[in-house]
Amino acid sequence: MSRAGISLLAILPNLLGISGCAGLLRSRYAMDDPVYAEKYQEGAEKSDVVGKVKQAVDARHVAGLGGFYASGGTQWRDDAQSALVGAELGTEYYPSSWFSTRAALAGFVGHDDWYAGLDSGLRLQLPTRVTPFVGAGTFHGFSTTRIDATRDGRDNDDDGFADEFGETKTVADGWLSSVYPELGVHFWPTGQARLSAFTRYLITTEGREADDWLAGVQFTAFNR
Ligand SMILES: [Ca+2]
Ligand SMILES: [Ca+2]
Repeated sequence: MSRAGISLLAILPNLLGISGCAGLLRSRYAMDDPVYAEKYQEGAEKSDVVGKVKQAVDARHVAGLGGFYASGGTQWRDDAQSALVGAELGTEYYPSSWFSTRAALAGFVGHDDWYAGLDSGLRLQLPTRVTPFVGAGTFHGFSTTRIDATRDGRDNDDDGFADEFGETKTVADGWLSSVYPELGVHFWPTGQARLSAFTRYLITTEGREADDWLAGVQFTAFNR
């Protein structure tokens, strides 16, 4: 295994706070973050139930955090009755504890087409360890489609036969833009790592019948 792989394995338990699963139940869950750690340096007394709950749900420390994320998702293309799968690699930043901005390189591929480009968006959330969020985003990039090529007299796929049954060719549709509302849930296993699940309704430049649903999950590692 590569050195990067080994070090990722080594930090993963810390990221997820699963040292014996106790991390997930600890009331001071975010002591890996300096702002949170300073605030809750002295934990609430055992008898102080309200204090315990407060430190267990408080995520106001996320203001000022920035990080990198990876996400994966599936897009359902209703007009073609087909699915695309894809991924995003990006960065997300919290100007305040209830609001984040993000930008990513995104690519999706399906049986008949693919697209790739720049995805960016805003999200509003509660400053709590588990929170729903609402967002809005936009995608701009290139899009390609495979179309029927059984009647152009050419061997488009270089298999030695021209216009055989099922032969297709790839054409560049050109530019694809979409805007979308987004709904999801964030969960902070620790103070500087966040798991998210989201769903988006993509409204594209290809017309309303090309609107799609997309659902995905995201892992983000933050620091300050
Ligand atoms: Ca052929
Ligand atoms: Ca052909």
